[in-house]
Amino acid sequence: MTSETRFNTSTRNALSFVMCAALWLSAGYVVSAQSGSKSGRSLTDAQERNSKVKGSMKLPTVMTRVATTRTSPFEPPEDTDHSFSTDDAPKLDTGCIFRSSGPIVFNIEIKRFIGRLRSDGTLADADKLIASGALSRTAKLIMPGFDVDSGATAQGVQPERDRVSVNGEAVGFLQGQNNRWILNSFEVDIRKIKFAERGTDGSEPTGGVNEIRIDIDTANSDEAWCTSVDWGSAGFRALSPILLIHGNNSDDEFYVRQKFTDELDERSLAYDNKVFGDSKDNPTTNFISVNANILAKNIPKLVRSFGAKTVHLVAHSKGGLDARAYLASPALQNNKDFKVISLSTLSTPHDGSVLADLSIEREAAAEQVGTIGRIEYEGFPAFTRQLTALAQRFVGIDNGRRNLTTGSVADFNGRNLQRLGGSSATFNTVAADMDLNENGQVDREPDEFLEIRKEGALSDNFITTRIVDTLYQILRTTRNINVTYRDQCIPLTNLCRQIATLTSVDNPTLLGNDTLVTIPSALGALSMQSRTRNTFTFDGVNGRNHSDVANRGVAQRVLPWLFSTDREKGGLR
Ligand SMILES: [Ca+2]
Ligand SMILES: [Ca+2]
Ligand SMILES: [Ca+2]
Ligand SMILES: [Ca+2]
Repeated sequence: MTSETRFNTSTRNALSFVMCAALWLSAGYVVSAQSGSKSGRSLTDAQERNSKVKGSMKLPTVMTRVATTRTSPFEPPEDTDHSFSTDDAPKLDTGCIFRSSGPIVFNIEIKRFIGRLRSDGTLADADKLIASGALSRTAKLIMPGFDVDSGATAQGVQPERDRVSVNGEAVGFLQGQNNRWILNSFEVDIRKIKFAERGTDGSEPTGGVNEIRIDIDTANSDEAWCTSVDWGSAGFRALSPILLIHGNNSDDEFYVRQKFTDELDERSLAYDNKVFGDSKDNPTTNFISVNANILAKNIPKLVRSFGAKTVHLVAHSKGGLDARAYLASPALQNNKDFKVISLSTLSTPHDGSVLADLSIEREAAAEQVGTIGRIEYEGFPAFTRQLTALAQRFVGIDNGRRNLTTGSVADFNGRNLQRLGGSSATFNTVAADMDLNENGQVDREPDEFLEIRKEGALSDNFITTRIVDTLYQILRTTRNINVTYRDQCIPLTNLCRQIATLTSVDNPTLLGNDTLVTIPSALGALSMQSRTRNTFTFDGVNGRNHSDVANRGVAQRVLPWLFSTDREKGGLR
């Protein structure tokens, strides 16, 4: 015998000793419970109790209460945002109790906001939520019951019938065996479950309190049977809430005006469009980094107010870059409270916009040539010169747009894409072309830019159409812009002025666009495309402009992506 086999043998002996001891211990419980059985008939728990009083029987309480409230061999599921348990209550872990010490009553608090509540705390729109697949039809109530003699055959006595009710409605009877802990499970109509009120100002939701009641031994007039419950847990499936992030120079009501929220309301989904907290009177424009910090401050509060652990983001235009910066931020990666499981961008310039390039290049050129100089345009649409001059004079260049040049976004992508790999989010993109009748220009008939006029409070006239079409044509044709300078002097004098020439370097193919973002940029051809799970381009008769790319039809296209991701890593799993 080698020393190794000797070692193994002694280890095995030691193990078998431990196991025998364990078996002996657990057998001890069973023996105490079955000792009353004679001629194939059970004694009732009451008969056993009476025998115990005479000194010959043991009361079938199994385990003594230790530091925890674990009296059964079953652990409750860990609490999530769609599973809640109660382990500790005056009527739990009691040892076997009879009807006269009952009923067993305890509460399960559901700390999750799903939607509007009725006055009794149940969901007002449960049917809509179930129909849209955002909520399970039932909640599963599970609990370990002890010594449920539901199959007992004691003489002249009905078997143990312990009726379980949730919020006053019976859902069934406990099932079990003499002196054993058995895990019971009940499917409870979700419409009977009380859910949480949404928390205010970033606080957690106020939980819906569900009363679980077990009426002991309901089938006999004289009490015959006892039972005990260790814990109860209620679980369901629910779609994670959706946060809507607006774009540059916009406000929180954008998704309402464009009717993206109509689809969410129709399905009664939980969402919040006040992520930045901007009113219509105070639209914001910020650098990406500034907005990422605002998101890092506001999103955790919003998620907490839903009682959710997972959340979906939908972002329009530059909001998608703000969201990407946030997803790549250390602030979020250190967050253990929740996960962003999807980001769906609507016409986000993932590769920048050449219109921003044009604004910035024109601004730089104007500074360079001064007031006596001149700016010329080569290869741009006819109206470009007037348009850029007007834009400079009346709109200026806001901070947001400075971050949207192709160069600026390329730098951003260089920093962002790798860090984005640490995010748990699934990425989806929506791109759009606004040319509904596919004639290569922006038209008033059919009206291809009604929503843009409304968003920008633009008048409806020939000039407006011309401006929007010029933007469309620039994006359609220009890949990037070359700037050259030359001096122009009056002959035989020293009087010179500088002339800047902005030249369009054309795209190899004409690009569909929505007036601000091209299809390839919205898809992230140079950046996000390889990381994107779902994508859709609205074009032709289904075309969209930069505003109605957030309309109801788009919501209908995007929502199935969120449901699919949620079944994988959200509250629908
Ligand atoms: Ca029993
Ligand atoms: Ca019993
Ligand atoms: Ca317990
Ligand atoms: Ca057209």
